[in-house]
Amino acid sequence: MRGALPAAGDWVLVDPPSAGSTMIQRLLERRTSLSRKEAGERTGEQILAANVDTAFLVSALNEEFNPRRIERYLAAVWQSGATPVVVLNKADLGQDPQVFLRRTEAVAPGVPVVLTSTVTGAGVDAVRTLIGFGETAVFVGSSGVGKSSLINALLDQAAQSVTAIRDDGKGRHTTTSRRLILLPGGGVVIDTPGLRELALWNADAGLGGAFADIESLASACAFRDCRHIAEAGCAVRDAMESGRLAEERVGSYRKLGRELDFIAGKQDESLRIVGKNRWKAIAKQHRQREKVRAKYGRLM
Ligand SMILES: Nc1nc2c(ncn2[C@@H]2O[C@H](COP(=O)(O)OP(=O)(O)OP(=O)(O)O)[C@@H](O)[C@H]2O)c(=O)[nH]1
Ligand SMILES: [Mg+2]
Ligand SMILES: [Zn+2]
Repeated sequence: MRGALPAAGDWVLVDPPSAGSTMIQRLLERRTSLSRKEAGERTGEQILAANVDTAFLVSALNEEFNPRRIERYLAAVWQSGATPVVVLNKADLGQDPQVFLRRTEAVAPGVPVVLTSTVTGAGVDAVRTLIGFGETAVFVGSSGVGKSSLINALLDQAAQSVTAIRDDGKGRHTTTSRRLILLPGGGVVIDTPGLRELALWNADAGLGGAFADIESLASACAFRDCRHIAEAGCAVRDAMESGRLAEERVGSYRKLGRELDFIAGKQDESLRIVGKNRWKAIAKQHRQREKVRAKYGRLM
């Protein structure tokens, strides 16, 4: 159960430090937690960051930019309970920012989008104002999009006051390999290593948040039991046909939905395996008891 171990951003209660060691007594309940399915074949949850208020999804204005990836990250963030902000970094690369802004807004309805460049400093203040005093922010996105550079830019104004988080008497932040940094303005940022893949983990509600436009069309659909695929007169179908809703977006919604169903199925499978093993163990115990009973008879 990796989800039960402290993750970056967690608060834990510790015993008073003694002889150089610190014992964690208790993990405090998480307000929010940003998760993904563990990478590879494993079917478990990995918590990327806990207690995050604002999650900055960083993309770069180059070939890295991918609307489908933004949708995927948004589903994970809406699920987490944090508020998403999309950051389009490397705005200095000579691309037309308006084109990227429009493409982003089309896949991130209702989500703030900030254009930044750590080279020119554009947009850095806008990011800073989105991290309030006492709040925690996380930067996620592919490797090389400029997450660490952005955090360095945030620190620039008073880098000398950067300190590791200290015990405040109530608890303390626990960092894993993810880095947790205190900003001069009193916020906390978590830098994360770039992810090669972000497989969703139990994110049905998050999917609904990321695709609220489609879900509201679907709920307004006149047909009960509509699969919103080919039915003439279907609200989702109509929106696609009139160009109000991009087909790729509906495709993405369905794909992520199937991915979640698949993971849920896997979880059921592993539950069944646990169940089966349990019965095996009980049967084995029973046989052992029978053997012992046969040997020692009435003593048992
Ligand atoms: N042109 C340009 N380059 C940038 C900008 N921000 C970062 N870079 C460069 O992009 C490269 C990657 O930046 P990082 O900040 O290390 O990227 P990261 O997202 O932290 O990458 P990982 O730690 O591997 O996940 C570096 O060479 C930066 O100098 C920007 O706004 N414009
Ligand atoms: Mg980095
Ligand atoms: Zn329909």
